[in-house]
Amino acid sequence: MFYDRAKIYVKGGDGGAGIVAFRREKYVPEGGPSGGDGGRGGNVVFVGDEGLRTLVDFRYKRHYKADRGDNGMAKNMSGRSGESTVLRIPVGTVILDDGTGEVIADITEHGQRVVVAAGGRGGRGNARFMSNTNKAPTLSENGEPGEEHWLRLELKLLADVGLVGFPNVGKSTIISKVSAAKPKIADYHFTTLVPNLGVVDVEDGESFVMADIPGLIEGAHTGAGLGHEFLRHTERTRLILHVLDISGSEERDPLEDLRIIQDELKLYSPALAERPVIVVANKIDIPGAEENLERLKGELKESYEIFPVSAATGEGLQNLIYHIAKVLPDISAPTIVSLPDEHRVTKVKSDKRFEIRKENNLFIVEGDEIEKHVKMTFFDQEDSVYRFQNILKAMGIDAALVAAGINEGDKVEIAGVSFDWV
Ligand SMILES: Nc1nc2c(ncn2[C@@H]2O[C@H](COP(=O)(O)OP(=O)(O)OP(=O)(O)O)[C@@H](O)[C@H]2O)c(=O)[nH]1
Ligand SMILES: [Mg+2]
Repeated sequence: MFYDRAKIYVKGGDGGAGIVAFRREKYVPEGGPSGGDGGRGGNVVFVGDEGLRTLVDFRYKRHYKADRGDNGMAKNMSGRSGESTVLRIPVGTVILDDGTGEVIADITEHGQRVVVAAGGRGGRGNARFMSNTNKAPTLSENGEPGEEHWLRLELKLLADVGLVGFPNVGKSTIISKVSAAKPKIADYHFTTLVPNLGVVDVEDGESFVMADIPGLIEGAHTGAGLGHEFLRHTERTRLILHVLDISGSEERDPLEDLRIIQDELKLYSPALAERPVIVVANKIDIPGAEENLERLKGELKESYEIFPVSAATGEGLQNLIYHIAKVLPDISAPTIVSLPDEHRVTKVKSDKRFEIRKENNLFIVEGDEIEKHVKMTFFDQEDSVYRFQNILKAMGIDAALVAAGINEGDKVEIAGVSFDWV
């Protein structure tokens, strides 16, 4: 498999804080609690986009955060929700949790949406804590923190452009000149044994993926040479670059080569033979190339666009790349039938609600749920502290601490906040 990779940090927006407020109206002696809830934090969302072919955007910008929710307001008004951050991502990208290596999602379809970091819910305002026993609650919650992860993105590269041609015509040399790919190049046949993929950067962040495919020979469709195993890779390409050794340096006739390989493609797959073809007449630096080029143009300029180049000197390559970048957007992507859906969205869940670690007289409590409660508690509100103590009891943390041997005066630490045990 061939991958393009990126590592990014995503964080959902924190929820807004709920507030403490009371109605103060003229002629109403006892206004009730009226502190509004905080707004939800925005999500970080990936959306599959078949128009994108690389993860290059994610190499330049690596941190993505969604907006936080606004705080609640007086008169029972909730804060506004934070905007979600929506990121377009190429179809074919697998998203993994960088910490655990676990697959979070596999983007297989255009328009597929996956929330990769959920925003936190808004904290509740004091109006929501009113009960029969407490008509005037003076507590509220802070917003829930948004989820955060480091993610690994891996794109299975699908080539936009495939280089085909006889062995030794210079396919690998071309890809090595126009992309960062470093294939082996040598003056003998079948130097390339597996396809090489390279990302060709054009301008303004535009890019496309090029595949260098092992050389084809007559009979490739029946399995001759390295044949059909690699034709498979050209099936997905939108545009074929048919590379010829126009100098005829191996005593072959480039026009004959072109006909043989085009026939092979047709025999292998009629659909493949329908792809647009550009003829790349390589090795124009070698004496004798000029005559063949004239002959090629004379016979075939009605049927093909012909680009004379020298991969050795670089002549003509820039021109070819610009031309490809110009025509590619108008060539529709071939439909890929039945991509296996190996991966499904999974959620990491731990079976333990919390764990207690002891360091001398310090008891450290760890666990997502209780840590979240700490982050959502305003410890400067007496009622909030009281509520937090009830949560410790309800979750069984009190009892567990006692069982672990905690004594009056010892310290408890949760999510970086420490408390005296009383
Ligand atoms: N003079 C000249 N030599 C070239 C040019 N392009 C490639 N070559 C040489 O041709 C030989 C074959 O080049 P490769 O790029 O390995 O050819 P290939 O098509 O990838 O060959 P296979 O992998 O065997 O199919 C090497 O010795 C290259 O240096 C060119 O434009 N001019
Ligand atoms: Mg090669």
